[in-house]
This record gives sequence, structure tokens and C-alpha cells, in this order.
Amino acid sequence: MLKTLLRRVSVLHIPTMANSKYEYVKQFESDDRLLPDCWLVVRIDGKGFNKFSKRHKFEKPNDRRALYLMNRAAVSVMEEFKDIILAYGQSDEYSFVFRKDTGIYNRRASKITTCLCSLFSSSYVFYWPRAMEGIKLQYPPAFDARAILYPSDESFRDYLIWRQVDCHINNLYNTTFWALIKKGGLSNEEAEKRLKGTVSSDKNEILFSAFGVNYNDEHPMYKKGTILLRKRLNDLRSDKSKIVIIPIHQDFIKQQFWEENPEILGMLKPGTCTWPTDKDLPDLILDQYNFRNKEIKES
Ligand SMILES: Nc1nc2c(ncn2[C@@H]2O[C@H](COP(=O)(O)OP(=O)(O)O)[C@@H](O)[C@H]2O)c(=O)[nH]1
Ligand SMILES: [Mg+2]
Repeated sequence: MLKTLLRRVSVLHIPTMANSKYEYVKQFESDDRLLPDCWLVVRIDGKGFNKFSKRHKFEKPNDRRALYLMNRAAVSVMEEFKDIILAYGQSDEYSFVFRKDTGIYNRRASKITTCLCSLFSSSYVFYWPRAMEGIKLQYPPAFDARAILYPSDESFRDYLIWRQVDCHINNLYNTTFWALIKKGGLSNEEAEKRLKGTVSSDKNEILFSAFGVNYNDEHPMYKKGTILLRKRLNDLRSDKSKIVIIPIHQDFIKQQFWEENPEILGMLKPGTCTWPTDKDLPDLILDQYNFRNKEIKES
């Protein structure tokens, strides 16, 4: 009796969804919570970037500004989602690694992937004018996203190595391909034919003997992609330290990387990093300082 009365009262005076006869439709939503205690990787990838890069005249084989823009958008994502401990980007893709124990959005896959993907896309557009000076954005770019779980440290590390090997193979191919065209005067078809069936050492040899290019001397960002890590950086100007996201270009396959950054597998607080005084801070880090300084001034 009391229950019925209460129901009546709430239906009459507080017409909330909770009491609506339509509420049952919520049961049609599927539960997409991701397994606990696994490394969670969200990888985003540019949609149709073969066309997008041509329409915007990206430099070949690597466009430094476009890669910077990808890195800048990824920094935005890491600034917002503090449970991301590492990100890795190459070409038109970025992988974001969440702490194994993250409770973000109750680990709901679609909520995590869509929020992250839309923040990445809007940041890509937001920072476009600054990164791609003078190049007009011709149409809105889009990215897809997927969530992947890795139950062991080994499979998680192998995932990152897999993406980095992909970067290496594509970059060696593209570097040689475009050298044959730009420096060797070959047509696209001729360059493709020349490279058919070649292995890595053949491509290194073509680069060196035909064009005097030592592949080892190529920019590490092109060869290895970009790793973003959260670090406590000593601010050289103010003697204070700040947590910033720093870009590095190292090998996941080497034990040295994991030893120098034990906070990743250990899920510890950000490690400290002192930037060599004889080296300028990368724009990507300066950008974070400027942004924060501006914020402080305005508040
Ligand atoms: N010229 C140029 N193209 C790039 C660069 N980075 C990515 N791309 C293009 O983006 C594509 C990304 O590959 P993929 O995701 O498989 O192709 P999609 O399905 O067209 O997005 C590459 O094949 C290139 O055509 C760059 O720095 N320079
Ligand atoms: Mg793509």
C-alpha cells in the first residue's frame, strides 16, 4: 500500500525517467565493460589518410609538421586522461596505454574509445593552423578507435614492438621508394618494380650505394616513431619541477628502455627527467609550458 502510494506520488510530482514506463529500453544497452587487471590499449588510426595526406600535400615520405600535429593531439589526450601512462605514435596512428588498474568510466569500452577518439580528432583540428602553417584544412579529418586488452606484460610489450616494427618496415620502404623517384628519377611503377622482393639489407644498400644515404642517419622520429611519457621535468628557468609529457624515440625491443623507465611496468609515479642543458626543449614540451603559463596568468 505504502509502495503504491509512493509510486503514485513520484509519478504525479516527480516525473523522472527512473519511474517512467519507458525506462525498460535501457536494458537493451549492452554491457561492454573491459576485463579488469589487463593493460588497456586504445589505438586510433586516421581514416583514409592516404587521400588526406595527398590533398594536403604532406611531404614524402615523412611530413615533419603532420607528425608533430599527431604528437600534439596525443599530448592533449594524455593531459586529459591522466591514467594513460604511455602513448606511441607513427604515421597516422596513435596507441594509448592505460594503467592496468584504471577505473575510468567503469572500464566501459565504447565510452573510453569514443571520448578519447573525439578529443584526439578535435585536437588535431584545433592545432592544425599552428602545426601546418599556411596549409588550409580542406575537409574535416576522422579517426577510428579500438580498445585492446593485454593480460600479460609480455603481450603488452610485444604489442608496442609490433607497432614499432611496422613503423620501421614502412619507413625503410618509403624512404628508399621516394629516393628512387626523387633522386634517381624513376617513375612510381619503376621504383615499385625495383623494390619488389627486396629485404631490409637490400634497401639499405640501395640507399647507400646509389644515393650516399646512410639509413641510420635518418631522423629517429621517422625510424622509430614517437613515445610519449609522463615525466617530472626540472624546469631550467624557474628551478621548479613540473610534470610534462615528453617525446622520445627509443626502441621498445631493447631492455634499456624498460630499465630507464621502470614506472611503466611498475605503474609508479612519473619518473624524473633532466633535459640536457646543451639541448633545446622540443616544441612539444615548450607548448605545454606556454599553455600552462597562459592559464595561470588568466586565472
Ligand atoms: N606523404 C605522407 N603521407 C603520410 C604520412 N603519414 C601518413 N601518411 C599517409 O597515411 C597513410 C596511413 O596508412 P593507412 O592507415 O594504412 O591508410 P588509410 O587507410 O588511407 O588511412 C599512409 O599510407 C600514407 O599514405 C606522412 O608523413 N607523409
Ligand atoms: Mg589510416
